[in-house]
Amino acid sequence: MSLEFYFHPLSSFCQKVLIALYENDTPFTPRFVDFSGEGERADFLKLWPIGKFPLLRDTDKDRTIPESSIIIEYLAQNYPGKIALTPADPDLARQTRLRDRFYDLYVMAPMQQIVGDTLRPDGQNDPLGVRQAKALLETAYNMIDADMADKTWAMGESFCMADCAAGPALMYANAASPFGPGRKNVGAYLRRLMARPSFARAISEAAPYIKFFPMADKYHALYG
Ligand SMILES: N[C@@H](CCC(=O)N[C@@H](CS)C(=O)NCC(=O)O)C(=O)O
Repeated sequence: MSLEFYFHPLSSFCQKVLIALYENDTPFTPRFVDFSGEGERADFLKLWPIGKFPLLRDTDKDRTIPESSIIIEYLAQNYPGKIALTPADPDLARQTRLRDRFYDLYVMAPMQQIVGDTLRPDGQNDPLGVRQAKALLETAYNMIDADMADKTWAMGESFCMADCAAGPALMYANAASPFGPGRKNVGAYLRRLMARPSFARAISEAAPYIKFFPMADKYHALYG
């Protein structure tokens, strides 16, 4: 196998795939995405014109795989490891995908909107968009808190793709718009995720870059 993984350690969607790679000790060559030079960005756009990372290149099969969930499914199908992150049973696989979509669309996306707003030039902020993103997070937090009342991981006792999505999504979302003390289950779930060796490794590899996270002060206040 010859896998090249294009990523940045700080990126939530990249951490999601790193968790999957580390869970199964999948060997890969890291390709650090750095768009500070126009040449690097242009080279990346040749691989994936949408310009978003993570991205996986399977050089043996000459395949380029974008999108975090699709990368995790590709790894599961082509390079399975000891942990099946997408269950073989079709009904359980569908439920896993629903939870994975939930974390991407209703936790990662509003978190990115709130964080991204802090980077906008003066006078071009979107207060209504931020309020709507925070309201969406509140709804998502309440749903997760109820869902996680009696489970260890998103699908029960087996760690899965949805947990890979949940870890970075909840960690950064809690900094952008805190869960608050009332939501014990979502807080406990995040603590379990952050203690999981695969995610703990991704977090420690991101530590040198946290100063570039626009809400670094809030991040450090929560997680040290
Ligand atoms: N749907 C994509 C989202 C990826 C994404 O939003 N990546 C961010 C980093 S976390 C990115 O590429 N940002 C750079 C940009 O938008 O220019 C996935 O699941 O991989």
